[in-house]
Amino acid sequence: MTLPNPQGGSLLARYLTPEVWEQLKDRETRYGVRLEHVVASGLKNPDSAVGVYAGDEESYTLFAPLFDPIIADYHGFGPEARHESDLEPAHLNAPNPDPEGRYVVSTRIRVARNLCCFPFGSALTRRERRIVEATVVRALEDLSGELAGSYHPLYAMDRATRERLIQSHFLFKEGDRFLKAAGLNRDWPDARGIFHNPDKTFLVWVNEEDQLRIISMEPGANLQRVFARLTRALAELERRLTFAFSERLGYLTSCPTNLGTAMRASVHVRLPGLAADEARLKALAAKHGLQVRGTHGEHSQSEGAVYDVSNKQRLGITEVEAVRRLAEGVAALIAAEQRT
Ligand code: ADP
Ligand code: CIR
Repeated sequence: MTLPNPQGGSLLARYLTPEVWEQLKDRETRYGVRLEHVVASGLKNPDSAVGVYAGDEESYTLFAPLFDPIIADYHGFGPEARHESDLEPAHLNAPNPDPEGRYVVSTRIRVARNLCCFPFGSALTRRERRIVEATVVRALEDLSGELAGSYHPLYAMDRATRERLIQSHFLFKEGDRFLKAAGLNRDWPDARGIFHNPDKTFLVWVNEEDQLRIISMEPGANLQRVFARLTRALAELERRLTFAFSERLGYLTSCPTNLGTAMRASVHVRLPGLAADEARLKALAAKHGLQVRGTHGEHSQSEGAVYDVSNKQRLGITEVEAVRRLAEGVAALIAAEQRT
């Protein structure tokens, strides 16, 4: 492949220099992941924010001259840094930022995980993806109490049910062009699905961008309770599954923005006053290390002045600290809203 010229303002365009291309272009991981696979999404989608996906654990070391500057830029995490995890709810001090329930519609905390000893989604074969699904579902069906639920494979779900679950924020969207270009949508909908408890407060997406997206969510702003539920689920799943993990980068994920905690803790918050100036809202959120997305997640618009506000940094920060900062930042946004 000849030297590509990535367009746009993505991190790929910033860091894929001719020197990096020359250095990495003939390398191949043991699962056959090559540089052209890693950069495919960003080349195809010039409006990418990041533009790269790892095909397996080894991608992060073999293609480090490309990943490391992207990771440093996004997370502020240098080559010498070490990631530390803290999933102990007793360490969390995150008071409800909206005790009267006037602004925060709902809270959701998700983490991404991939199974050790398989490639990630963009490099899985159809057969391997089915093995991943069966392995994950076996572990999930063993859960009890509040975490007990059932698995719903996507192929067996009718369109209306799928649409309803997507609209109510429980299920991943379909046909994401960034994931498609990375090879993450191959064989769709085979071996994809969703597990959830009857209340839909604990959910697991199987074989979307990552092999597992483990989600705790509920109406309101009780971050403490949402976090505690998630950590209980993680402890149970860690006993049944082995996840891809690195001493340096923490939990390993398809997209380098999710490394480390692999956690995105978010609230859906209604901010009609601040909505009048979205640039100012985003700048205010950024001051608190928070990212603003639309009502239907990444690459969507806000509806009814409801914004998805979440931690931007996921690597080089503990889970506990990321949730604490979310509580603090959301309280500040609500205070600013009250002044409008
Ligand atoms: P991810 O959370 O995996 O990074 P998305 O940004 O696509 O991916 O969000 C996935 C879904 O979760 C979307 O439907 C989004 O609206 C929903 N969501 C995110 N945060 C919340 C929240 N606090 N309350 C309800 N739904 C949420
Ligand atoms: C992109 O590069 O825009 C997509 N591949 C998604 C990147 C991760 N999301 C994010 O930073 N908000």
